[in-house]
Amino acid sequence: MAGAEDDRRFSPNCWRVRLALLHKKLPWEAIPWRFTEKDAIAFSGQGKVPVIIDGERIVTDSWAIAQYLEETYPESPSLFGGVVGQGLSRFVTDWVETVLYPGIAPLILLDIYTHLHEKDKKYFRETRERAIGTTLENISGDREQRVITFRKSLAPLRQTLHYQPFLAGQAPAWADYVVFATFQWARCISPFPLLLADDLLFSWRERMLDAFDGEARKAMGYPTSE
Ligand SMILES: N[C@@H](CCC(=O)N[C@@H](CS)C(=O)NCC(=O)O)C(=O)O
Repeated sequence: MAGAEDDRRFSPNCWRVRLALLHKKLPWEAIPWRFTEKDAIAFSGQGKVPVIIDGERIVTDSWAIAQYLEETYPESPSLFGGVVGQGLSRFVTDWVETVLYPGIAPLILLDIYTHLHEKDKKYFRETRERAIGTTLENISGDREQRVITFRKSLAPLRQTLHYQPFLAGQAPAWADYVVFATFQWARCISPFPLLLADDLLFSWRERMLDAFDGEARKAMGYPTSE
């Protein structure tokens, strides 16, 4: 998912998959795609990214892709750490989708819009305003207030990071990627500071930005400093 520039890759669901591929040490080629280029992914039978093509296989949906990679490449480092870990990883994914993603979206929706390619802007505004029931300007207008409540909602993450350096334990795995991808989405497209520098989560995000030789930090986006 690219913005105005080909190198501005901001989709949170694609970042999940990119980090999963790095974790699995699998090589890939990423093809830039935009909201209105539905024809380019019609072969997948749906209209959203990520889509992966692995030989004869086409897999869509970030969670389905993670499971596919885990099953197909069992000799590569595990994303979940076994059956119990997979169950807990599903829980973290659902927490991201029901709490974290809806918490961040209103803070950055207008910034997403301004960073899109011209050909995507009308589609994005129409679909998102229909979904949120107000304008992009309205939803992002009170973000200085809204971010305070958002930061409080991150307490479960903060509490876990008191015990261990990563959400998955001593090293990052799917639970970290699915949470981090949501922060990376924001960083790639918005200068708005989501985290304060003295927050444990701020340091965790820095560790994640440095993972895999700084793959996420090297991506086009805004600095994480306040
Ligand atoms: N459940 C899917 C959601 C995929 C999704 O919503 N992708 C967004 C980008 S992050 C998209 O392609 N949106 C296209 C659109 O809204 O038209 C997953 O986890 O991959």
